[in-house]
Amino acid sequence: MAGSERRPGRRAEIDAILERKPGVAETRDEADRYTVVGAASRSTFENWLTPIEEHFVCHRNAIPEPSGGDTGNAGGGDGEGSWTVSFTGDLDGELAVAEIVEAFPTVAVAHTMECAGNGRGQHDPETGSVQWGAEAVATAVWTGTPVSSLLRAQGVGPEAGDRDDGSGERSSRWLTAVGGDSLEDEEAFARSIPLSKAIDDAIVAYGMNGEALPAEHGHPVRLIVPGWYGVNSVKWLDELRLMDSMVVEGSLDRPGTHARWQQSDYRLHPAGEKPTPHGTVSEVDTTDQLESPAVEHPYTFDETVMSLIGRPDGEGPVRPGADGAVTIRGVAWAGEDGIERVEVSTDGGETWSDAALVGPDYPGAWRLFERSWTADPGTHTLASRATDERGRRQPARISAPEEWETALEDDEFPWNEGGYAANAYLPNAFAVDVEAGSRD
Ligand SMILES: Nc1nc2c(c(=O)[nH]1)N[C@H]1C(S)=C(S)[C@@H](COP(=O)(O)O)O[C@H]1N2
Ligand SMILES: [Mo]
Repeated sequence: MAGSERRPGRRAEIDAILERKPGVAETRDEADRYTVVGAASRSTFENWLTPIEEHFVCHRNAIPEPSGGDTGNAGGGDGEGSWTVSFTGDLDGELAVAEIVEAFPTVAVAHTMECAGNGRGQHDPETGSVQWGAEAVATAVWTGTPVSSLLRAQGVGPEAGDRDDGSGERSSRWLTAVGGDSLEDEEAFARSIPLSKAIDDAIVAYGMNGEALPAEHGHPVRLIVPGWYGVNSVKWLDELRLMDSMVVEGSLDRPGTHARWQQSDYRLHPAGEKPTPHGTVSEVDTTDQLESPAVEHPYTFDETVMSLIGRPDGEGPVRPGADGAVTIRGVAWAGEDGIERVEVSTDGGETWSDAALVGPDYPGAWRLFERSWTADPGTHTLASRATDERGRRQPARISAPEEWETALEDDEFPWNEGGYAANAYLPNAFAVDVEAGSRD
């Protein structure tokens, strides 16, 4: 997150959200630009479904006020019924939200939304901007229309997403979503995802956990890209554009700059390097981009493997049950990939034992894990680490800045200048006091 302009109005927006959502707390934002609130307590991570009031919020510009009239979506006024999504590039026309809701199928999709900057505050030295600990992650059930249905109405079917030329490349066509918070003449909030992913499981969402989409989460419509970093799920969706390229400068039919959020910010790179923009990449998985030389400065697409303990919550002492045991419970996720294994440690990462995977199992959403711990009185340091179905395990710590090249093989996550995609387990370890005796 480069740049240093402050955003007027940010304070009032955060205060209004805190009033509506008692389960979140404000996060430190050095730059004073973002609306950022995250889970107020670790206990958010002992449940599969995150209530709206505990779901983090993150955005750059002011929440747009839907306008009436035909001058575009944002701009104040009372006409929220007139919000439209335009289809551009190789697509055509526009649809009012009401038409999307009424004329197309409705589906429900579980999605673990994680800000790509989650864990940024664990980088040493500090990187700029929003200092998230681990509070910028949540799971909701989103309702909306599959992007594939909207595209089929435009004559774009699954074969258009693949264009398989036998090289194993996933897609050379991209769907770019632009937010209605993009201000005239300024930066567009635009993100591109491969068309194949858009067709697989992305939705244009208008509901969250069974309620109408709240303003701060993208009312009246947003994109949801299951298992991918939050930045890909563009809120206040204004435009969907099909192109043979990701968004680069000049791609959009609008004034201002277009490519910042795709090509400069939200990419992993060592200190002092400036990522080169790409029209397309041959590999989209964030971890694969990091582990192989396929893409020099990885894009934040698929979420990296990660886990958090939610119970005990570390906020007070715990007392074992009659059997002498304390239940450890938490969540583990790996973007589109399944979770294979979660281990927990009660001695700060010296020794580990396997937890059981329990509860709902949906692609793109986290798994609950649980372990019964026979706990001796005293202070113990709890940690968890997950391994995904492709055998990729969370590293222990975040590396020093100069160790970018060797970090992964040293069981470290590479310190990167934007502070993105961090998934080390030791920074999330925490102390718990176990009291003598048992609960009756
Ligand atoms: N239009 C728009 N969409 C946006 C953003 C934004 O600033 N503008 N922020 C993104 C980021 S960085 C994240 S992490 C998610 C957060 O979604 P939430 O606030 O609903 O949790 O929204 C994404 N969608
Ligand atoms: Mo984010």
